[in-house]
Amino acid sequence: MLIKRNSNGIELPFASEITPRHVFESRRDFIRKLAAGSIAGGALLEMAAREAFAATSAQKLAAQPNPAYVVLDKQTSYKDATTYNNFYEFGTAKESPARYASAMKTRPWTVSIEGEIKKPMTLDIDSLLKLAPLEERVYRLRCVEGWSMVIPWIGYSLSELIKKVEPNSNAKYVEFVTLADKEAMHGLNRAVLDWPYVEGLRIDEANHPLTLLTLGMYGEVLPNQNGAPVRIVTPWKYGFKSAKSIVKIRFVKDQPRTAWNLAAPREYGFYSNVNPQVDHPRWSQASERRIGEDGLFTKKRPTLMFNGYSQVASLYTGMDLKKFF
Ligand SMILES: Nc1nc2c(c(=O)[nH]1)N[C@H]1C(S)=C(S)[C@@H](COP(=O)(O)O)O[C@H]1N2
Ligand SMILES: [Mo]
Repeated sequence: MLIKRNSNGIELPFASEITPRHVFESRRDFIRKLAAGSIAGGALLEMAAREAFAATSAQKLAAQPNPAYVVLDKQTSYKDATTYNNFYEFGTAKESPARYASAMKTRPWTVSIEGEIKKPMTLDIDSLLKLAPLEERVYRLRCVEGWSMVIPWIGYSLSELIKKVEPNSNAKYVEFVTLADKEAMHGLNRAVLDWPYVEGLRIDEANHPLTLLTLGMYGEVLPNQNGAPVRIVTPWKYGFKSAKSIVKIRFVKDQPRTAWNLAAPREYGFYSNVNPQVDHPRWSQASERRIGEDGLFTKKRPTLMFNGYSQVASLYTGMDLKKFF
């Protein structure tokens, strides 16, 4: 295990361990009450937000909670959400991203937006932060491996960016290409995937308001291990569709060749909608383990169709979801 020590030989904790827990507890409580309708009014909202944002150690990121996108399940702790990760560029063990992702430099950082659009552009992170009002949305995210988390993300609908670049009629899909930096990412030395990690969505999926261009979580900018400085979160699909540390967004005519689909096409389809009725070839997808609830006697939770986001069902009318898994 890699332990950081200061010049006196004292062990230094990870940044996540020095971020006060009460900050997240109070935010969680506030958002739950807000969504339940027991708090209202701009003044209260501002007060609670100010209190909640005080005293964090990482770079804060202010955002307006959007009660229309809040699941009421108990939120995953910041510690779990930042130490149990999949980010294979930093190794395949769940704890590896938290240990190694600090080697990734997230500023300066640009995202190049290309392909079948009228206005190709390269945006830096500050421009992305200003492109639309930042919202906080609490989404469930379920990994194809059978575990899930509930995380307060910060960002805005990807559709805000899409409308700025004006796709033409050839733009049927959107491809997300992520960072592949051999210096910072030791995982690239192993051919687990065909690097860079690439993911994609159909244009209507990309334009669905739920699809979040994500720049932060828990009131702060994204930690590196969660995909800093910018990622996608598509909560009705298995977690691997939510590409981290994006450097390029391409609008294309044909269905993108995505990293997991190339690596194991029978196991990871292009759509990968959360679907309890379509098992992974090697395990059932009917239930899930919620991270933080995994005591010896804790029951698994039933997995919901589209991870509970039934509002996306109309995107797939007429499609056989067993065939297009
Ligand atoms: N670039 C990149 N993005 C990625 C991954 C990855 O290995 N590399 N893993 C995916 C998987 S399998 C999951 S479950 C989610 C996990 O996101 P989280 O660690 O923020 O919870 O990130 C996804 N995005
Ligand atoms: Mo995953």
